[in-house]
Amino acid sequence: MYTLPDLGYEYNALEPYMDEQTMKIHHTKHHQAYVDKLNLALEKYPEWQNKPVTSLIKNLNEIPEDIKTAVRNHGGGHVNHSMFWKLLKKDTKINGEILKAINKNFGNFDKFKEEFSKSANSLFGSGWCWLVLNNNKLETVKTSNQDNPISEGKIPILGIDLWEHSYYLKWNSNRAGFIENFYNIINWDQVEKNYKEAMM
Ligand code: MN3
Repeated sequence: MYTLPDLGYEYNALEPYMDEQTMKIHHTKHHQAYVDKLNLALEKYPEWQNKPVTSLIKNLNEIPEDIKTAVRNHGGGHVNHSMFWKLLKKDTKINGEILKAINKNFGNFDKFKEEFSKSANSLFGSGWCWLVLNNNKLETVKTSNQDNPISEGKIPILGIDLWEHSYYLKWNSNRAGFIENFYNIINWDQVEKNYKEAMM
């Protein structure tokens, strides 16, 4: 059985950039629902229940046909949100290997930011925008719904949840404002860790 991971910080820890109520609902309702529906889908298939959820998402073509869509959506939701919570923290600075890699791949940090925001703003419908490692190069990609780049062999380093439930209480229809605001709460220490792990 999969379980909801702790946030590791308080629901109000990201104020004023991400509000307490959004964080609470997002974690205890939305993420919990992905976990519950994933467990429900796997009830008939105990052999799949004890694998790391990332391995289900990496190997979707091996999942039994009758639960493949449920695993893709809810397993993806579980993977994405488990990663997302760790990527949020106030007052961290980009540094180290990830800064060097961003400078190398995008020119400089502002150019990265411009490209990431442009990609995020151009997503149609619900989904995510990611910074991924693909063949040892950093690039930005978008995914629909709860799809994760690992299903396509790309390793996510950073991601932003662009579903309306992620911002609507505070930002209403101003998704661009939410995206610009996101740079205040990126946990660059975690991004650095993700990058180093991806490079191993
Ligand atoms: Mn979400």
